[in-house]
Amino acid sequence: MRAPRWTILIGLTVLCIAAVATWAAAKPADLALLKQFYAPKEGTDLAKANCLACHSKMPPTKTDLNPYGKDLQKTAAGKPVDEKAFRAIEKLDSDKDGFSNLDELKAGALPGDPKSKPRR
Ligand SMILES: [Ca+2]
Repeated sequence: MRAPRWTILIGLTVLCIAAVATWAAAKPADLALLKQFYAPKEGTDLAKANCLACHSKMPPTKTDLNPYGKDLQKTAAGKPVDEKAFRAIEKLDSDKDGFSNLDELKAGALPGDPKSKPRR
């Protein structure tokens, strides 16, 4: 017996929803967490940042990380990135631009991009 068309339609719909949910949960959660913790002012590099806050190129992968992303990954040590991991690397200057990660994040600059610095 053939399955009715509506069951095929429902099956395809469920598959599409699952695919979208998997994609959405991939990693933007880390970016949302970063923005939640440091609440950057509108218009700053950090407020405008996408995956490049931690990754070195698009589309982002687990291995294409900028210096800040690498420090974060090292600190998280395989566990999901959480507040503790962000806090643990605040004193570092991941991108070696002379500003600590915390100073950059508080100013809305990108701690993994030496071209993005807090204004003096
Ligand atoms: Ca820095």
